[in-house]
Amino acid sequence: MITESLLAPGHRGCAGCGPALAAKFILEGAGKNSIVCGPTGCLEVFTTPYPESAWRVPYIHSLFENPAAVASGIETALAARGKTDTKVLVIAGDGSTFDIGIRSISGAFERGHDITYICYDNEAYMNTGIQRSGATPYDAATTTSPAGDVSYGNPRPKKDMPAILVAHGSPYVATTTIAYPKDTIRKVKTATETVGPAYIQIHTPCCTGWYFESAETIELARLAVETALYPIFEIVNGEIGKVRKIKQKPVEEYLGAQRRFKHLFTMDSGKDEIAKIQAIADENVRKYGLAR
Ligand SMILES: Cc1ncc(C[n+]2csc(CCOP(=O)(O)OP(=O)(O)O)c2C)c(N)n1
Ligand SMILES: [Mg+2]
Repeated sequence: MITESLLAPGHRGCAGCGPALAAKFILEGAGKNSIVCGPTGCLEVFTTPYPESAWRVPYIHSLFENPAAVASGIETALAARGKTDTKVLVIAGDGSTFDIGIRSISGAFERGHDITYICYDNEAYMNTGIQRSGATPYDAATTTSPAGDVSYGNPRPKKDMPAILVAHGSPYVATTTIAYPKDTIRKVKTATETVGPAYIQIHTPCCTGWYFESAETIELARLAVETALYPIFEIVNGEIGKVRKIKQKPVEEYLGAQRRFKHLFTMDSGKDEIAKIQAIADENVRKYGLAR
């Protein structure tokens, strides 16, 4: 039970907002002696409307493209003052992480800063109106990848961001989801206690951008894991460690619960597309050894 959250209530997130829950769990895992750096995005916008702030730890707003560079500077300044016990975190959206801020992440991880970079992954640029990002899954409809007569939605598979950070030599890379708060809290604690640059990616459903009822956020997050479309794993020093085993459900259960995939159930060739998405899930089961 989280009794005294380091994220104050009364912020302006949507009812049922996945990222708001993620922030609460992240702060529980990181603890009070933390400094958070956040780029532009929904979480920053709804928690820091000037002159208010929902953060009960120091929070610094960076540009969309450079939170990892700002966190690097904070970590270096703290180290120069001998304050190595303060945790330095980035909490950034997928648009910032997968696309626009990727080179500042690459630089920070290459330099080996002792930071924890956390991506809350709602699978599109939500704050500016649901545009596709490198994290948008295959065939999801967004405002820049609309489904229609000549399109099934997003034509590209989701970018494998954890693998990119493993390739940088990160000692700790993990995925998690708001459906499993204990898992999230434990992984954030592990990441912040790991020396060197750690990366966590948290699946955070967005009822506004994926078009589902706000009471179903947790259920959708759980279905993403149970269908193997969002594998939950840890990669420690380059080796796959603990994974969340599943009794796999068909992908239709997850896709059918959100309007961003509705076209797959109404278009003539939607069945073939769903089969391709099932193949993505099956490959995740094989690759990460998810079968129970
Ligand atoms: C360099 C730059 N490009 C574009 C923008 C406009 N912008 C602000 S927030 C945002 C979307 C953020 O997407 P994401 O990082 O996924 O966070 P989310 O809003 O989905 O939580 C964009 C495109 C910006 N602020 N700076
Ligand atoms: Mg996003």
